[in-house]
Amino acid sequence: MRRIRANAIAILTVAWILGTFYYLWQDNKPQSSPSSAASQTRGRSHGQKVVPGRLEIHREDRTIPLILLGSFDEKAYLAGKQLKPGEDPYREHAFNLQESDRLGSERAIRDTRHYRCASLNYDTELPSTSIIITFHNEARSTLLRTIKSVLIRSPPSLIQEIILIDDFSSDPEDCQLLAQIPKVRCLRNGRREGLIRSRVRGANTASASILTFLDSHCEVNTDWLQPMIQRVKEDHTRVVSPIIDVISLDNFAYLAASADLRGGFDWSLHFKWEQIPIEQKMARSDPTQPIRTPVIAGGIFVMDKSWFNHLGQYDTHMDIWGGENFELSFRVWMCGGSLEILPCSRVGHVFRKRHPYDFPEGNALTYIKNTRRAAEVWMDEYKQYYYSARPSAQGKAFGSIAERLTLRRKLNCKPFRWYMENVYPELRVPEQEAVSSVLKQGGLCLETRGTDSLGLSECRGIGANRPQSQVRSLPLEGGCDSYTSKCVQGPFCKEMNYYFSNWFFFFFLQKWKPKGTALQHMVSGFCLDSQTPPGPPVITQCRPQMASQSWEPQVIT
Ligand code: UD2
Ligand code: MN
Repeated sequence: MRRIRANAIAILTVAWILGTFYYLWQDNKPQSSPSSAASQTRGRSHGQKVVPGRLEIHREDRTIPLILLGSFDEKAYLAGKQLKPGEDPYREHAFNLQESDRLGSERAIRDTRHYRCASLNYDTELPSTSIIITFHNEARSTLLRTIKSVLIRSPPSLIQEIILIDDFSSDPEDCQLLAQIPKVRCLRNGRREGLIRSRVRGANTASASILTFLDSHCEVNTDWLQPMIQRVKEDHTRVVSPIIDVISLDNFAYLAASADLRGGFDWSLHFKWEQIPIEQKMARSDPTQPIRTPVIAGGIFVMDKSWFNHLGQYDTHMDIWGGENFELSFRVWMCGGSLEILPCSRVGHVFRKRHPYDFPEGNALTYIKNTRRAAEVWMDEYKQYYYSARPSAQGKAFGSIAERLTLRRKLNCKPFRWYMENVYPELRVPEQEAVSSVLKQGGLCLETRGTDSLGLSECRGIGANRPQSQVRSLPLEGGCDSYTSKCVQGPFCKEMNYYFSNWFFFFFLQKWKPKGTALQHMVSGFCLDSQTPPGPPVITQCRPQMASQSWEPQVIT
């Protein structure tokens, strides 16, 4: 009998111990997504009450009070602006507002990183950052979700502050009310400035040593910040971006973006995502490694504040939207920094098909002004490809670029050719035919005369009004005039034409290549010479220092 009782006590003790262990294990079991809806409800069923106005973090199945939302009344804020019955949910923001409002201010999203990212370690002591978010008439639900995702999914010690720049939205309260949330500051522009000047304003008041820029309709994902701050801490000249996941503009589903993409562009300065070049892809054994990128998309990146200032912030003569990402990207690469995308950092963004806001000067003119400024300051002779790809840019106003040229000189930045050769060799240079430039010496332009000769005369005309007779040129591949098929007068010219009178050889004979500032005729090895005293161009022995052999391509604008 005693034995039976002793056994029962032992069994009960073991059961109690096992039960306790099971309970603790359940409580500590990691969730597939730390912020998942499941974990929220389970957290609450443990008896913790959800206090209104309190933001909570759901980590390891426990609801940990993180930050008081202060006096901020989230419900009232969201209710203050709602879609009216019968209203088109896409009209105001170019995304489905109804769906965004329905989601509320925080939600679970899938951790879209490669699984190996989760086991990476970051320094325990990382510098904190100022988050800068500029917006113009953003929907309240998307803006609040952006802010709350930052507060929920970042280590609190890394968030120094969240600076909102309200770019003259119709309702000042959209921003002002949010400043009741601790760490959130609100600055309002007294007039519409555009995202470029707004970001500079935000950066100028930032108190942290690292700047983090976000669009106003994002959701940051698990551990998004640490990888970026770590890379910038290790080398302050790095400018880093996350992989930008897609938040559907229709149903707000959070979709993983491909991890094999980088930023690229075409000659009209149109941004595009493109596959990482195959050799780089083959060489990537570790999917957590950074991806070098020629340009960044522009909205979401982390940059050391002193490096941002040293490099000249942004070109503040750019208006509203567009082009600033090229200007920044060229400048970072050409002036001693680098750009990378970090696959272990993920941020969702609502990509839209149209701008939901107006451009005071018109969308097209603004984009042209901004990209023209980027091309004129940074692209050197390559800007001619920009003008050929975007002929409508010719002759359009873009303001003074003197300050930015001085900046470029002061920073001693590399030429665009270096960028082309070292950062973006995959960008193909267009064929000569597509180029609209003339060959110039002093104030004179090379021109065709009659049917088979060339001369030098005053440069005339702009854009499409350029006289057909003016000779087109390419600075890179030479080619004096294969376009009009005119021949340079000289000892070899007529003779060679006589022997190779068919078109193929004629074209071949007209091939030229640059030799310093001179143009060398590929077959003869001689150089194009305007003669001294000036006369009809001829080809003579190359003497690189001679002014009469010096030609510059002049883009017709
Ligand atoms: C992309 C970038 C964006 C910017 C732009 C080129 C991403 C995810 N987004 O366009 O950040 O680099 O390319 O310029 O890479 N805004 C203002 N004032 C204005 C206009 C816009 O504050 O006058 C705000 C707007 O509310 C938003 C941000 O600027 O928060 C970017 O504008 P967008 O979302 O319309 O640009 P997006 O994502 O098409
Ligand atoms: Mn955006």
